[in-house]
Amino acid sequence: MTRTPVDPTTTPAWQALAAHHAALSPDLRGWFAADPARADRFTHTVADLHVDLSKNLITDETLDLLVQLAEQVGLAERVEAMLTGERINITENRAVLHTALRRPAGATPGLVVDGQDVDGDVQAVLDKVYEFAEKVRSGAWTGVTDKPVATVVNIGIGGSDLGPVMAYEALKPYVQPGLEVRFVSNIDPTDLAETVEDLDPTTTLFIVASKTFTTLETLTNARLARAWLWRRLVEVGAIEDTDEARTDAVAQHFVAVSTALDKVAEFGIDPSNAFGFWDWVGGRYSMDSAIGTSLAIAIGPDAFGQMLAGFHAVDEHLRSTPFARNVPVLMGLLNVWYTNFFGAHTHAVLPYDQHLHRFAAYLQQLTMESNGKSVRWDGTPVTTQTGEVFWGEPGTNGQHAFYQLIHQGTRLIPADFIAMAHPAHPLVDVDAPGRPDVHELFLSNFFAQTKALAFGKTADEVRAEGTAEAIVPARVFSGNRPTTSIMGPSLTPSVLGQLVALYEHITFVQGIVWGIDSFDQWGVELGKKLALEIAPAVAGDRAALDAQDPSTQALIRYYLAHRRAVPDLED
Ligand code: G6Q
Repeated sequence: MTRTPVDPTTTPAWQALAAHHAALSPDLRGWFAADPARADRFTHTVADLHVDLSKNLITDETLDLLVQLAEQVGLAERVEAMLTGERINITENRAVLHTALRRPAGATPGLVVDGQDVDGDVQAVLDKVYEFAEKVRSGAWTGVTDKPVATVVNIGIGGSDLGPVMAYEALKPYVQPGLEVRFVSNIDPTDLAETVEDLDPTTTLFIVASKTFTTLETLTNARLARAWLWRRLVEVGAIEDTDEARTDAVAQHFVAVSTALDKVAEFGIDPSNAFGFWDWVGGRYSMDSAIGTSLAIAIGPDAFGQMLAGFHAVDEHLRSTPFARNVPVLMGLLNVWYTNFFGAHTHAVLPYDQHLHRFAAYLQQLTMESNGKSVRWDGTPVTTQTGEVFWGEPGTNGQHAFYQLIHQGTRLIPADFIAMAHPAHPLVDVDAPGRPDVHELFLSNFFAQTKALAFGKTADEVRAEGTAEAIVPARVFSGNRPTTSIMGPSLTPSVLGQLVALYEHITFVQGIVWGIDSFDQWGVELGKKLALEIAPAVAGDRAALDAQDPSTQALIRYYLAHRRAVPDLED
């Protein structure tokens, strides 16, 4: 494995792409009219997903050149390095093996890294998570009054929260009736307070999910939750107010997920009630590790296993499909095309599926924490723009809000549209004349939007509708606004796994082209450290306050003046 990233801008493919871009006049109307096979040729399949790239600003030559770029930056070698456990997370000196989390049991040859049986380790934890999930689901796991669990509260943040929340929301139809999972992440105590407010402490199970078990937000919320549990259990007469009773309550109402089992024990959680993982799983790549324990409880081991199989199918596609048909590779390269050659700054992800309402929030972390970097993995500056801003909302809500800018604004905003053929609900609008199937109406919007964005509406078409001349320009749509359409059969656990793995690998491909380490997050670490340093100042410590810069001092003084009366701090 080479330690020096290839500078993509120096490759022959990059130069050729620049010339190609300069000469290209995007014309989706003309391109489709001249080439009826365009849709077929630019549509590919990855596992159960049907991915139509034809409404992108590309020709055959564009894709050829992008594939050459992937070859010239050594993408194939990097994919293999990741999958075989090389330490490609250079700045943290770690392997990057989230793909090992979803390898099927008994896969041959087995994955051994640095003498460690990775497959065996993964399977052992998965078995433990599944056994626990079954106990909770069957009612065999009980609280201090022998009642089964009704509500699981997952306490975590960032990678230990966003993936599980997104997946729980996505797979709601698969959740066992009578079981609910809630998620607490924010250190703003309102989050925990409102989450537990109406809960019965005797039927509540907390999962403290933290890779490091040092994260301020999570540990603070875990302590608050423990205090709430003790107080409420005493209030409802479930336990005596004694140290022994409190210790027992933690054992029955708290479990943990972490790589730091010693710290779990310090918190008072029995390590036998803790589920481990490894430093080679990045936080934002961890929803299919034990971090997904809350999800495994909610949907059960079978469905969780199907989700892992979905992830794995896309991993195999990445590994073995030629780049010209490799969906994550092509989608990653398209993002590079728009970011670096068209100057696009953002990328919209628009799921036409209410169950995916947290998907964009999840993707924001995955993509922006991974590729929001200014230096390459060898410490040298990047040579071109990196990481786009990812954002989105479920359709059709967005249509009535920000789509205006995507359709008629001055900026180019590449967008991914996602929809499922089958809805997860049986609703039929029997009162709607001639159109009882609401899902069809919903999907009509999905199809209409990408069509409008691609083909627009000319001035002549607007005039032909009888529009007054003065208003014609405002009603013209330029078209040539690029979109990718992703369709699946229905949002099953497997399809969700496929979607997530697809975006994980798109992110990886972009990172490799740009030469950056997509698996560290030093930008997050600074904030964590500074908050701890500033905390004494906020608590009123004069020396700590004086040590701050003038703006920060003034802000803290504002807070102190309003929240606390500390007269000796007045100037
Ligand atoms: C993800 C990041 C970050 C992390 C959180 C929570 O890739 O590392 O979002 O997941 O800071 O960290 P812990 O799981 O260690 O509490």
